Amino acid sequence: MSSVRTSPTAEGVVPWPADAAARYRAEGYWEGIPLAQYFIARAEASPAAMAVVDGSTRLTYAQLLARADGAALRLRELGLRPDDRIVVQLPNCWEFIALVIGCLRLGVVPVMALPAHRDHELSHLVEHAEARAIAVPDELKGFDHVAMAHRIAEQSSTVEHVLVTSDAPGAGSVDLRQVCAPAGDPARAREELDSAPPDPGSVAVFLLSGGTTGLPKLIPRTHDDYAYNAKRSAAVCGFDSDTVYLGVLPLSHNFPLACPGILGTFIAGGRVVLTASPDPAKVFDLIERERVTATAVVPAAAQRWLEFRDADTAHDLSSLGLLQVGGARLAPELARRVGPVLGCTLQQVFGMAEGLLNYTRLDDPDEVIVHTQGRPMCEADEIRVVDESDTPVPAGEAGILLTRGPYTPRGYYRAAAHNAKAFTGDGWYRSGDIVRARPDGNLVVEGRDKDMINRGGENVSAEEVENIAYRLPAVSQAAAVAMPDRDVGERVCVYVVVRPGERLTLEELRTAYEQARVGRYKWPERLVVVDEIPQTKVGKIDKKALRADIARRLEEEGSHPG
Ligand code: J2J
Repeated sequence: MSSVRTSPTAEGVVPWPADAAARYRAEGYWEGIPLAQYFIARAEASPAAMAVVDGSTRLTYAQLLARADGAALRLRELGLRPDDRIVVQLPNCWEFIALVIGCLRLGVVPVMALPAHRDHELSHLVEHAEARAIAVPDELKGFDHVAMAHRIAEQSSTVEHVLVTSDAPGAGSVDLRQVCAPAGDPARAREELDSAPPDPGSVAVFLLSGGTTGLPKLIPRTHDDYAYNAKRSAAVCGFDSDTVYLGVLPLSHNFPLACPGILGTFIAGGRVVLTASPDPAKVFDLIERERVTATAVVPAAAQRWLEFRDADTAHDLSSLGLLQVGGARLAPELARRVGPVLGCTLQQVFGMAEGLLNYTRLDDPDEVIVHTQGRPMCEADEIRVVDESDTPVPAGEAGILLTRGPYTPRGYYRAAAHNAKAFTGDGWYRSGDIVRARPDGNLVVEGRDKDMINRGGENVSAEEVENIAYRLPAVSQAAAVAMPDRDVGERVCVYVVVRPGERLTLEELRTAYEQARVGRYKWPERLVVVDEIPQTKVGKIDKKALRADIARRLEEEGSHPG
């Protein structure tokens, strides 16, 4: 037994109130079934059906289950116990899936880090979750994840194991492929793990919030709520055993993970095909070769695919029936082109790792699909559109979206102070999104009331960017804002007032982020040095004025996207 002491996950979780929970159970949203059981049911019904295709690796449901069970037992041999946390930072690969299902089997909680995270984010996740293990690839895009994981493990009082996908894991690392080898006796492994299933009300996974303040927050998603999330999404998207889902967004994101994503595909008995590259030439090869029927992307990728397809007659995309697009605003001009150019149905998805999912439906009229971001997927989703004092705005007017529901948790993990701001007293999540609810129930995302930059679907907290800028001695004042961009929607722009006698270039500014070992998508891509940063009447930085200023500058330079 390990001597490491960590606190029980439940201590940091805000539960749904008993009456709401009872209602969600009674109305059948929460089925009381551990998440992995849905996969197991499919593996029992169709063991020889193909579950995962990753390059030349093809695993049937039975083979994937044997590997997941193998992983669960080996994690246990390593000393991990149910309720322990493991930070998972893996690219799209079959090991990610085997490990995550293995964790779900055992009740170990994966913390869904992004491949783009660096020491700054990863060490925070490890510490905040009191993780006992980290799983990483050996190298990705020229970056040494193993060295990073060991740096973090050394600093941490809880991490005991670094698991690595590699042909030759170095000394001190655990071979993740070995961990994910099939269980020696699959039937016995099954029995053993079946005899101690996790509580369906307990946390299954921790998703990450882009967060408006500082570092990413952990969103506790329970077996009950996340199973509903994936199951209902699969139904809304018409997934069945003929579905071939292409996982192209990083799988640790809620969207490709469970909306319906890979979990929804498994619940429906379909097949998952994996790739790590959104490059249209490669993706189209794969769609043709594997007869992909559905996939999910952010608007920036959709745009690249459309542009590529305009000049591409070589690929057979006839299998593709559904393209889900979400994560950031999709311009109607692009939305309109998806059907004719790619020959598939477009579905707009306005979702959040915090819960609430809005989908346009497959049989909605074109006008709805092109001009709205869909409507909540569940009758029990509660929506309120309010003004700054939480008073509902008149019907049809734009306001801030508040929500509650059976798959929208009531708080972030171990974040009481932040929760007091991010949730109302009666449990509504303040999404920070400005929406308009149309009479037909569909929502239109009009903007944002939160201090974030949405870079191609990746949310970056302005405050986090600013905190790092302040590490430079030359910086007297810093304010990060979104700069509109044709390719990724928004980029990080930082306004700086420099100290007397100092100067600052973008390169120097970016060095601060490199030194802080922060994910590259958060590095400023534009610096504006000013004498003064505009303030609101109450003395806060006037971000509205700054956004208008950068838009004006871009326009003057002839580079405004709009
Ligand atoms: C405008 N803004 C959007 C959209 C999300 C499916 C799809 C996306 C996410 C996701 C997700 C938007 N138009 N269509 O988890 O399951 C912005 C909003 C929202 C925030 C959530 C899913 N779709 N957004 O993007 O947790 O500001 O989830 O509050 O990463 O992205 O970000 P995230």
